[in-house]
Amino acid sequence: MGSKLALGDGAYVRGGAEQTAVKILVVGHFAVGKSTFIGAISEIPPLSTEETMTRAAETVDDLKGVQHKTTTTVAMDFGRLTINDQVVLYLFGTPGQQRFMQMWEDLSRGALGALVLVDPERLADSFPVMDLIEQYGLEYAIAVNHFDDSPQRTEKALREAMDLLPDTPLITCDARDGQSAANALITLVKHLQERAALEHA
Ligand SMILES: Nc1nc2c(ncn2[C@@H]2O[C@H](COP(=O)(O)OP(=O)(O)OP(=O)(O)O)[C@@H](O)[C@H]2O)c(=O)[nH]1
Ligand SMILES: [Mg+2]
Repeated sequence: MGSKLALGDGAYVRGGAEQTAVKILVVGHFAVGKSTFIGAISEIPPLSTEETMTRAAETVDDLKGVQHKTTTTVAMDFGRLTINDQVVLYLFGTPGQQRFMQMWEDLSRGALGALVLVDPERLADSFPVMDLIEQYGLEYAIAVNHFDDSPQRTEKALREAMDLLPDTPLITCDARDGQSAANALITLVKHLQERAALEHA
């Protein structure tokens, strides 16, 4: 991977002779595994803003399939991943609950791209997420977080169900596994580099 990561307008980078810092958003609907993903991958102790969910939240949040979930992100997750000598990613995970979504716009400022985590059993919940990311003008890749009891679906079926453009990357990952999470981010970074190369061709 070369050091020429061409960047979109307004993207936050701390350009140095040696390393470029790139802001990446990790987004997805409620309980899809965003905090788990950043926790599994970050090379610094991840900053998280987890709060215990109250019984009242049960009536607001759809806990189907994640009844054991006791906490939720109320502001953001933050982690860091060095991709190579040239590129270091600063990862910002968004809160998933609908009522915190107004924070996404602030968190998206200066991001170069987004990794959209998707639960294959709750595809419809990902549509508003993808809409928002497109609205912010961010390039993205889809990472299907494979839960143990997820149905096996072909890439073609998933692409059709999500109505993805052919060049939108789609990768399956396990958010609990650092290597798997890293592969998903590398797929996104390669995509961002290709898009930048196209824009500057
Ligand atoms: N089996 C399995 N469980 C997972 C996986 N990823 C996350 N979980 C579990 O799913 C639950 C939700 O994970 P979180 O990482 O808190 O999800 P989140 O997207 O950050 O949630 P919010 O911030 O509340 O939107 C946790 O109990 C995780 O242990 C996965 O890949 N497989
Ligand atoms: Mg979270």
